[in-house]
Amino acid sequence: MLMTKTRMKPTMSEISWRFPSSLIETALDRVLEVESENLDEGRNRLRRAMRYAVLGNGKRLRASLVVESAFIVGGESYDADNALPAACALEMIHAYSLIHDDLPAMDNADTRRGRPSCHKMFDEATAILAGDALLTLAFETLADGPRTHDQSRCAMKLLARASGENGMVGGQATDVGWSHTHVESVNGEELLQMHSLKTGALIRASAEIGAVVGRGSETQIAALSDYGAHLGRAFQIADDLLDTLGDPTQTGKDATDETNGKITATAIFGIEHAQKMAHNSRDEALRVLEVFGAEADALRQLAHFVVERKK
Ligand code: GRG
Repeated sequence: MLMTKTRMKPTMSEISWRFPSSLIETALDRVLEVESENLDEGRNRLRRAMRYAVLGNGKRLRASLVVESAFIVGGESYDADNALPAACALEMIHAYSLIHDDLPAMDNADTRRGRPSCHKMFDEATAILAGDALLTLAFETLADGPRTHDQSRCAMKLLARASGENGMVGGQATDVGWSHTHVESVNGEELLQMHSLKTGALIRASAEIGAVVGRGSETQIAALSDYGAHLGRAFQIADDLLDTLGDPTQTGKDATDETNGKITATAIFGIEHAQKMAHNSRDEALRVLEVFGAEADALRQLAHFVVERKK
């Protein structure tokens, strides 16, 4: 029986994932190299910073999306050796974006995931280099896995586009560009477009890349891509709501969007309307999943989780 009509559990760890999150943690731990006595202190510091930024405390939303999407389309032929490198690549790009976003030149955040942000734990130069190295390691890692040349090419292109100027970096540039803009100068459509690039693109790409490396059909890839787009929108609106209404001891963030002069969904639409929009996007994400059976239940639970989460 499908779970679409039942009440979904709202915490990440209670979602009925096919694979334990420890698999993702182990894969990340393996791919991020540890210090070595053969390296100088600068390089060892870089390695420590990379591991610090990626390992521990993340929800692993993007990695989970990759793995589940690969499973949904692959079924019996699901191949963890194929999906896990892609899942790690998504988490590395995500971690790099958080390191750079926390820097004084951007959000100037002292904490992340409930502990010092990377530049506070190490120093700014090391944090910049750790972000750069994670970005490139992501593509090196994505290239691993027993795939056809076409699958690898397609996954690479999707990841590059979603993280670059036409995706996450572009959305961040719009956001930074608005830093001296009054909220009344930005309309709802412009805000949603910025969201869809800054955070939506990587979330969408996670589901899409999972479907590609899992050898999904064109129709399955398109359905999971649409799911990721709706999920990404719900996620960012919920994130803006959490920033206004959430408890910093749970979110792990100290600087609020308001103190950073950020233009958010709550500022543009108001709390009540923003909540409705997050719920509508969740419902759209669930509707798109109707082409799948019970194998997509974890992604249905995830759609509920992103709008109900407390961190
Ligand atoms: C600096 C190139 C560059 C891009 C930054 C993604 C991003 C673009 C900035 C992050 C700003 C931010 C906090 C946006 C809110 C949405 C978001 C990405 C939250 C953090 O993601 P989670 O909740 O984090 O999945 P965890 O810690 O669980 O991995």
